[in-house]
Amino acid sequence: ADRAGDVDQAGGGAGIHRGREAVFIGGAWRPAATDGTIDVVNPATEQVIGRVPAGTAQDVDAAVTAARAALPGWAATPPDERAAVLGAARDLLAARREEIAATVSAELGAPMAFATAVHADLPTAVMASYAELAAAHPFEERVGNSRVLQEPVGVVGAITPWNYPLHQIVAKVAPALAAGCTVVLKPAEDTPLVAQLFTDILAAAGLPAGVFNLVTGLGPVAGQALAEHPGVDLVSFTGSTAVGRQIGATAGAAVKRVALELGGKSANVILPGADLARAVNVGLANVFANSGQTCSAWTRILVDAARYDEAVAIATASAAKYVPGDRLGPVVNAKQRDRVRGYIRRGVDEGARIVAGGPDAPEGLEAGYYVRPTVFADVEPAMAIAQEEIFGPVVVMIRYEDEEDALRIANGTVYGLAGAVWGADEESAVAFARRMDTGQVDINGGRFNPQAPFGGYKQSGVGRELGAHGLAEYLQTKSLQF
Ligand code: TXE
Repeated sequence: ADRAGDVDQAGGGAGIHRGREAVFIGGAWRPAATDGTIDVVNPATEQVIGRVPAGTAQDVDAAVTAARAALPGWAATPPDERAAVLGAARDLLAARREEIAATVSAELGAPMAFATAVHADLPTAVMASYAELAAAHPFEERVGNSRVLQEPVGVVGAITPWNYPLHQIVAKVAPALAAGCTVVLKPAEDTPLVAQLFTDILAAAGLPAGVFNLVTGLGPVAGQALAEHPGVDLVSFTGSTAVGRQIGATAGAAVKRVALELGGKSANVILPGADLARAVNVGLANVFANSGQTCSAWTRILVDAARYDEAVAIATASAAKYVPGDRLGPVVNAKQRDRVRGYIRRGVDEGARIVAGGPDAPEGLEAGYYVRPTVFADVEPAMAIAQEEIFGPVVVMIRYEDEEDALRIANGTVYGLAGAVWGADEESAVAFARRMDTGQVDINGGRFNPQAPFGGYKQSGVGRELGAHGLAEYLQTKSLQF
């Protein structure tokens, strides 16, 4: 790949974006303030596939300055004109679907089918949703003798993780732009290539200079500089709870808005009358998709004692279908691989029983950060593997005595991001879901809805993404009395 980046035909498949050694500030690609770079590695091959700048506080400062300068113009742009730009971005995302999928597949290691259906198509759907909302949202309303104005919060600092590289970006940038905010994005260092591709798409969609700026770089350097910058009005962060806590504290001290999308340890509750095979099979598919690197994954399966052994047998058989290197991709890097395998060993030490997978490397693969799809049985709710976010292809199966016991276990973690309930009928599942301390519950399977609010109870975060609730995060209200 040449320094100008752009597409190159890797291995005859769809072209991937190889990265540019530049940051995007004030509507133009330019060299970063210092020379440091980040090598982007394909986790399936361990080969370097691209290189981007390791931006620093100087780049972040320049980007925030550009975003501030662009704010009055973009905030004053009529919502339907903002909607038109988002609509054009949606069309370009759809047109470049193959390239997006190939790029995410290369930098994350995701199998192409999943990269296409989820990593490319989901952000396209979210962009479409915000193109509609930007045009339809009531930015001004009459309330009695008042007129209530919803105005953009200002300059947004967006910090995103690598697990759904483009979706996490669009889930912040699309509502921010719809609201009339301007943005500085610091994407994850493991997956900056699709962030650059997305930047080109926004520019081609006609977004004015300075409204969106991209600074690639390391979390504790560029990320921290963005989170601490006084010119940023709102920090929107998705990532680990440890970093989220720090960003929340910094924002609190500065009395600025913050949105945090953090970890999860979601429960998949199978009630006595439910279709057991479907609940277990869909449950495993939910966790093993994206190699377990999904914050909302249903990583704890709760089954009543009477059907527990049957459920374990179904899970054992089902796990065998997720062959590493084929249907199951690698995890993102060596550190995550070692962390996930460490948890698997810890589960064994805690006395849980491995019924599929294990901590050793999968057979027959010469390279790649692969972890065997692992299922633990005889798991007690207090074990670390039942409490802590593992973020790999690992499922724990917990036995419950009755519904009250199931509810206690389901609610018995510091997290509350998502979950699933399977019941004999919808009503019984909904009745259980109402009592769960969590932000999102799939009832008897459920289908992902890009317009439904997504976010956490308890330590899973603050604020919501997607749909009208996601838009509200980027707005502040002013009332005029007459
Ligand atoms: O996350 P980090 P990591 C969880 C998951 C995973 C663990 C560690 O359990 O195993 O976190 O992953 C930036 N100031 N999730 O280490 O470090 C960083 O550059 C400002 C759940 O990759 O939180 C990246 O852009 N920014 C999660 C982003 O934060 C900082 C998705 C996330 O990285 C920073 C990812 C700092 N001091 C991990 N340090 C989810 N909720 O979906 C890092 N960053």
